Amino acid sequence: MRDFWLGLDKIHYLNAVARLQQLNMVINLGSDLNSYTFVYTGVVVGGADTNYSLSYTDVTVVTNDTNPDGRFLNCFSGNGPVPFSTPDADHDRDLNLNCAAEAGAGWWFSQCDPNPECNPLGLHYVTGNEAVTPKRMRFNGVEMQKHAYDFTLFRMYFSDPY
Ligand SMILES: [Ca+2]
Repeated sequence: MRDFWLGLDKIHYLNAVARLQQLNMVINLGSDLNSYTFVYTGVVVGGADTNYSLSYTDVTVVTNDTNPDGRFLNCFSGNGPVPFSTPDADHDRDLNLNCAAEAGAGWWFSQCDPNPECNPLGLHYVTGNEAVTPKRMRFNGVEMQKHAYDFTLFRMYFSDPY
């Protein structure tokens, strides 16, 4: 499967018009067969006038990782609503840095000092021995470069729990 991003207007439409307010974030790491599914409920994604600010009311995590070492913290760590930032549009809450520019990718960044802890839209590691940089795909505490060969999936999708 190729990388694909639905687009913020469509994400807002699915949320606000189709009223899909459960957002699922799935991360699978191949080598240790760990899977993490974050289920966010009460999700609200605003329109362009809010810079597509995202908030939610609750999150639960389902994982088969029996020793998560505190890793895989919430990728929506800021108290919402958090606007979407891109490298050329800094809407994060970090007064000193442009998180999306640091990360080289867009996201609902909040703080990024010293680096964004979660950068799911960052560049993939390809060879396994590349330098670890903020512009690479990041999840809190996970040594992503170790998963370069077998990183299997990052996926977000809305679902209707009813
Ligand atoms: Ca900033």
